[in-house]
Amino acid sequence: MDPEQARRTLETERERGLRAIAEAASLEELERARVAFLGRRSPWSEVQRSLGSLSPEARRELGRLANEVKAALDDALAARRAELEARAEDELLRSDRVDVTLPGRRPRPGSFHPLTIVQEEIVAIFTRMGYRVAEGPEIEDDWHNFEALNIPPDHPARTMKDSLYIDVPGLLLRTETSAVQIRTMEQQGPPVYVVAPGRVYRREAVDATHGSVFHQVEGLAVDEGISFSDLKGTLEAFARALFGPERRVRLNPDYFPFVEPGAQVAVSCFLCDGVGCRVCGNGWIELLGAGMVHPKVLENCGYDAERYTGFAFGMGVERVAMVRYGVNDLRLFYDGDVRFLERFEGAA
Ligand code: 2NL
Repeated sequence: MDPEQARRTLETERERGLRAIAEAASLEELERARVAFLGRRSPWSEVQRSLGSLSPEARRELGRLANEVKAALDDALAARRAELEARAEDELLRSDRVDVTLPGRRPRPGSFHPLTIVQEEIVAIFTRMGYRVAEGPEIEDDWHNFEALNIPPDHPARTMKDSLYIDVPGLLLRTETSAVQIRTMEQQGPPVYVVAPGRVYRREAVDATHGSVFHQVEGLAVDEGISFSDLKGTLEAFARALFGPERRVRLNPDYFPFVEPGAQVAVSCFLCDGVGCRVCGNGWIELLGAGMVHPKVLENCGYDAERYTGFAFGMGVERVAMVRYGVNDLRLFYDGDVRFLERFEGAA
């Protein structure tokens, strides 16, 4: 390379280099410019390497120029790097900016399921009267679910058509929580005051008012001198606690194998007070089955039926919840639709 060519190369490289550095829009582009203009394979390095073959005078002059060009490019690189870094920092701060004056996002609390709310409410009414809560298995044996309850072997509830049997002979999904109360009586002597809430199973076609699973609260009181009027008074207190102090209860004769006498219990409508309306029809809402515990049931649990008497009752939690909340389709309780469930927020 002759000196004149080397000088021109250095001058052009300075000019092109300064422009490329000024135009570098990112730190990556800037690094590429540094490599292109000062790297080992750049024209500037080529000139630098060729200095040795020049006359001492030309070497000194071109050496100084080469240093000048390098210093100019180094300065420009440093200045541009500082600029680009500051800009990247600004960008980061802008994108990370948090408006601390914005209102916070409140976590949305869940709420109890309407059936849970109603079940707990029913149970609480009885625990306030001194009853204990009893729980038991959902898979039951024939004795606790049927036999001890005086349900004869040929009773339709026992057939495959009405109950849900599992593939272990003699076991089934409990058809009522009475089985839990039988277990309680077997385990402890009188007096007994218990409520048994829980899930029960029936072999039923699913429609607006039936399903194969529902929830029940049953109650049992066994003591000396318990009479039918104790049953009526207890149910009246229950109806008033649940639907207001104006409520009256009405008992009509009914039949259940495990009670004698048995009754179907209705409560005067909480909307029309017994006049008759859209919710109740004739002013009365049928809510429970009840009766005096059959002496055979007491004997089956080893109780002296001459000395002890008792009453029992049972109700469907779904039925109570439908009446209470004006829900006309049972399936709404199981679909898990949040729009339905939200209606009960804060209800418990
Ligand atoms: C209903 C009717 C009823 C009972 C349940 C019962 C339990 C024992 C002894 C005697 Cl251990 N009776 N329970 C009595 C009458 C009616 O339930 O309609 N349930 C949803």
